[in-house]
Amino acid sequence: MAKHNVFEDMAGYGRADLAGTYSSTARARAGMDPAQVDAPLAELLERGYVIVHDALDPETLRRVRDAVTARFAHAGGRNNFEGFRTRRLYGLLDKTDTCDPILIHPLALALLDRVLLPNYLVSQAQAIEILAGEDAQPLHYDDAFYPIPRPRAPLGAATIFAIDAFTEDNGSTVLLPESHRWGERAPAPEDPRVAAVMPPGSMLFMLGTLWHGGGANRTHASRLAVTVQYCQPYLRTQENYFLSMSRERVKRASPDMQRLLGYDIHGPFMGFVNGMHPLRVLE
Ligand SMILES: O=C(O)CCC(=O)C(=O)O
Repeated sequence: MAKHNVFEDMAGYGRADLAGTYSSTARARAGMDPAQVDAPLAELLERGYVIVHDALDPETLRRVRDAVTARFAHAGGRNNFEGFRTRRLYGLLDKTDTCDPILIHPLALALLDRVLLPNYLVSQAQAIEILAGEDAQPLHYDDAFYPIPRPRAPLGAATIFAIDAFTEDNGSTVLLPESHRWGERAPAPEDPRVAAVMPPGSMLFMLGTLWHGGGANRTHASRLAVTVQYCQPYLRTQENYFLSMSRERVKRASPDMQRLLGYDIHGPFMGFVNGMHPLRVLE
């Protein structure tokens, strides 16, 4: 017997014209040929990650670099996961709008549209600068804090944009290909590992179930990246954007960014404010 969803007849919660807008990133992807998505998607589903070069133009790269390097406030992290010789800029989206093009990158959204449910959310965004001499970060997978056993479909996905070149030695993300399919097991020494070597402006996109970690930086220079994590629309996000982003800032954001920040309804009624569509609070 077909499974009946008791809520499926409840459309248009709140205001019809607003509730009807949920789920679409068509604006951001306008002009993107679906064929451009097929090859990276196939690679992503096969290996658990894909690297795409020239995802950012040089001017955006320069602006992002200037904006984030000016704002780093700490010399290092608080534990070996953050990295004692790694600078992290949390709350990135509130501190600068320079990284908005990274958050709503058309190819990232096109891939997210295919691996997560409509109305997926931004879970966190940060800049990560791995400084000279940093040790390798403990291996992990990003959606591990949701207590749902593996193997399973990813509950999230992430991008890592190379602002500096990622080389074999400077802390490139270490990836364990195909580990997104693993059950409840940790990496073993014999599991193949790949360094995400890529030129500046490249995007690494990986599923939330893929084992990975920041690499050791054995050079004398630092490695700068901007990373964004996204999650299914029914999950709690890592950063609480309703508290960390002012309404003025959200008002300035694009419709896609507003949706990612949770200013939308995940039908039929997740995310409402006082029984109505959340965009009303910005009016
Ligand atoms: O910086 C990197 O290459 C990866 C960082 C990472 O996976 C994390 O901090 O969760």
